[in-house]
Amino acid sequence: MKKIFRNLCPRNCFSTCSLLSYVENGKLVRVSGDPAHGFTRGKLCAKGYAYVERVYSPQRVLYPLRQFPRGSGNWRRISWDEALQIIASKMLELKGRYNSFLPVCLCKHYGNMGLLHYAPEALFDGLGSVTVTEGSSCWSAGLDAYLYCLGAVKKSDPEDMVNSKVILLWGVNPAWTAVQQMYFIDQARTRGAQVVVIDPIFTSTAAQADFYLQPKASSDGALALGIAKYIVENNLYDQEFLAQYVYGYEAFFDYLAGLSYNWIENKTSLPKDVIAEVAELYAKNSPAAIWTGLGLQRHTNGGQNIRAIITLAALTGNIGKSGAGIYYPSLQYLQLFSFSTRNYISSKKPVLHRKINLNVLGKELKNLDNPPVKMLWLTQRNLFQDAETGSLQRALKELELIVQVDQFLNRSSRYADIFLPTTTQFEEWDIVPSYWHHWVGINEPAISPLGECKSDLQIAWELSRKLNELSPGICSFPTDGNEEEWVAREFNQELYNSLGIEDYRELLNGPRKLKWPQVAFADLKFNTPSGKFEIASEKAALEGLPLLPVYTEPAAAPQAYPFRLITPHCQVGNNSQFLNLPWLTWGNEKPCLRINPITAKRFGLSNGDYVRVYNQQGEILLPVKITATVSEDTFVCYQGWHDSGEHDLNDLVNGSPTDMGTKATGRPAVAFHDTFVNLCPVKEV
Ligand SMILES: Nc1nc2c(c(=O)[nH]1)N[C@H]1C(S)=C(S)[C@@H](COP(=O)(O)OP(=O)(O)OC[C@H]3O[C@@H](n4cnc5c(=O)[nH]c(N)nc54)[C@H](O)[C@@H]3O)O[C@H]1N2
Ligand SMILES: Nc1nc2c(c(=O)[nH]1)N[C@H]1C(S)=C(S)[C@@H](COP(=O)(O)OP(=O)(O)OC[C@H]3O[C@@H](n4cnc5c(=O)[nH]c(N)nc54)[C@H](O)[C@@H]3O)O[C@H]1N2
Ligand code: SF4
Ligand SMILES: [Mo]
Repeated sequence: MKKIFRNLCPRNCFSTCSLLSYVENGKLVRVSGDPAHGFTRGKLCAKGYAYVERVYSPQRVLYPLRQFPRGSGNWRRISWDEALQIIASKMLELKGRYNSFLPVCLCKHYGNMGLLHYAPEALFDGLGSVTVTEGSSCWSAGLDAYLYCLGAVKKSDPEDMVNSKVILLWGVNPAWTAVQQMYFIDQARTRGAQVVVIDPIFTSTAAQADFYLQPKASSDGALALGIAKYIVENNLYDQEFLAQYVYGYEAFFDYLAGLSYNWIENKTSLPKDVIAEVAELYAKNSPAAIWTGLGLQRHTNGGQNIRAIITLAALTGNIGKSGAGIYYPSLQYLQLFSFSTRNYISSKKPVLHRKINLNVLGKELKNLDNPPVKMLWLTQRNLFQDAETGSLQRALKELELIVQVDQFLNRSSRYADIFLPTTTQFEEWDIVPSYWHHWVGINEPAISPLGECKSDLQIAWELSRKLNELSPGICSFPTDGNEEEWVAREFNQELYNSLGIEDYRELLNGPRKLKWPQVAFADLKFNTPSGKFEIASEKAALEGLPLLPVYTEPAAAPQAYPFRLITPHCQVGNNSQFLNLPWLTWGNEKPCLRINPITAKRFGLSNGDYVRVYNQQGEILLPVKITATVSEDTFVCYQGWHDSGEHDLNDLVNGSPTDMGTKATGRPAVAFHDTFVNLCPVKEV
C-alpha cells in the first residue's frame, strides 16, 4: 500500500521545510519537498532528501543500551524497563542522599526544534527544583543587539526580499545554511537587485554575489561605522526619518565625525573607495535590505558590531517598508504557539531551578557544590558542539550517571552510561515553528517507530511513570498520554485565526501562511523606551554596554598563535547531524584546514599535506586545502563533526563569551570565531 504523509524538518535551520513522505508497506521510501509550502516550494536541501537514509541507517540505535565501563564502547542492549529502573533509582537515591533533586541536571539544546520536544523541561519541572542548563551557543549576541535597537526581534516576511533593490548579506552564508532563501534573493536579482556579500571567507554565497568585501573578521563594527560616516558626510541620510523615528542620532553623528578613513582601513583592511561604493549603493537604492548572519556575531564584540550594522537602516530609513528591513532569526514565533508542552507544569505552579551556563558546562559542573551535580540527562544536544571541551571531558568523568537520549551514538556517547533511542519526525506527532518564514505546518507520523524507539515526550511519560512507581507522587508530569492531543493543545484561537483554519487537522492538507504583516515595523513604532529606533540605548548603558554603537576592539591574536581559526557551519551537515551518512558525505571532502596560498608557501605545504593545528587548549591533525578564499592570517575549518575519535575541532575552539546575549537567552553565546592557533607541518600521519 502506498501513502503520502506530511512531515516537517525539525532541524535548527532557517527553512523548517515541509516534507512529503512516501510510504510503501509501512516503509519510508522517499522524501520530497511539499509544493503547498510557499516558502520552501517543493524543494529541499540535500539533507532533506537524505532522510530515508538517516531513518534506516545501520548506525541508528533502535534499542536502549548500557555502556560498561563508560568510554569502553562496550554497549549492551537492555530493556526499557531496566534502563528506566536504573535511571529512576539513581535519581531517587540522589534525592535521598542530598535531600533534593539538584544533583540531577538537564542539558538540552537544539537537536530538534519541535514543540513536543520541550517534554524534557516539563518532566523535570514535575520533580521540583533540579539543575538545568541555560543559554544558547547560537544566536544570543545578535538577539540582544536587535532588542537594544528595536525593542523586539521581528523582521519582515523573508519572501519580501524579492522587492529589495540592494541586499547586504553580512556574515551569513545562505547558499549553504539557508538554501531556500536563495530563491528569493535570486528573484530580487532577476528584477535588477544588487547583492553584496561581506565575509572574511569568499563563500559559495559570495561567488553568486555582485560585490564581495573581505573585511578582517570581527571588524564589522568599524566597517559599518565607515559606511555610516560616508552616508552622513555626503548627505545620503534621511533627515526626516531620523528626526521622527530615531533616538540618539545626534551623538552618533558626533562620534562618526571623530573617525578617520585611515583608522577604518586599519581596522577592516578596506580602503575608503570600497566603503564609499557600498555606502552609495545602500543609501541611494532604496529599498535596501540587510541580513545580519549568525557567523558575524560569534565574536567578543559581535553584538556591538550588529548594532552598528543595523543602525545603517535607521540612517537611511530602510525599515518599515517593503523591500527594506533588517533580517535576523526572529522571536515572533514565541508569542504564536501556546507552548503547552513546555509549560505543562510551570503554567500551574512556577518552578525555580538552579540554572547553569550551557556554554561553559565543564567549568559549571566542576564549581558547583552544595549539592554537586551527579547525574546528567543529555537530550537534543551533542556536548562536543561546545567550545573548550577539555574541562568538559574532565567534569563528565566525575559524574555518577549520564543518560543520553539521541538517535545515533556520537562523541558525547563515550561519556554516557545509558543510551535511550528516540524516534525521528517520521515516527511521531509534532509541530515545528519557524524562526524565519511565516508558514505553519504539522508533522504526522508516517511510519511506526523503528525498533523500540520512543519520542522524547513518550520517554518523559515513562520516566515519570517509573519514578512514581518507585516513589508515589514524586513527579507531577503525566505518566501517559496521546501525542496528537498534545499537538492540539499547542494551538489557540488566535493562531487558528491567523492561519484561517478552525482545526489543526486542516494542516494535514497542507501548510498555511500566517496572516502576519509582510512588512515589520510598518507603523514605525518600536518597542524601545523611547518608542523610536534607538541608536543610543540607555538600556544598554545601564547594562554595562556602550550607549552608542561605537567600535569595541576585537580579541587579539596572542604572539604564539598568530592565525585566526574560523569554524562556520558546513554544507552537508546540520551542526553535528547527518555527517555520518554516506549519501551526503560521498564525494564531499572530509574536514580540512583551508589556508591561503601565501601561508602554504611559507610553511612549505602542498594540498593534502597534514598539519598539526594547535593552541593552548589542544591540538588536532588535519590535511590542508590551499585556497585563495581565505586571507593570509586566517584558517578555516567547517564545524560539525559527528564523531571524530579522540580529538575534535572544538577542542581548540575558544569558549569566551560574546559581549551580549543575556537579555534574550539568559547567558551570552560563544565567541567561537575568536580562536587563535598556530600550525606545524607533519611529515607522517
Ligand atoms: N548546511 C547547514 N545549514 C545550517 C546549519 C548547518 O550546520 N549546516 N546550521 C544552522 C544553524 S544552527 C545556524 S546558527 C545557521 C548559521 O548560518 P549562518 O548565519 O550562515 O552562520 P555561519 O555559517 O555560522 O557563518 C556565516 C558566515 O559568517 C562568517 N563570519 C565569521 N566571522 C565573521 C565576521 O567577523 N564578520 C563577517 N562579516 N562574517 C563573519 C563566516 O565566515 C561564514 O561564512 O545555519 C543553520 N543552517
Ligand atoms: N566551532 C563551532 N562550534 C559551534 C558553532 C560554530 O559555528 N562553530 N555553532 C554553534 C551553534 S550555532 C549551534 S546551534 C550548536 C549546535 O549544537 P547542538 O544543538 O548540540 O547540535 P546538534 O549537532 O544538532 O546536536 C544535537 C543532537 O540532537 C540529536 N537529536 C536529533 N533529533 C533528536 C530528537 O528528536 N530527540 C533527541 N533527544 N535528540 C535528537 C542529534 O542526533 C544530535 O546528536 O553548535 C554550536 N557549535
Ligand atoms: S535542513 Fe533545513 S533546508 Fe534542509 S530539509 Fe531541513 S529545514 Fe529544509
Ligand atoms: Mo545555531
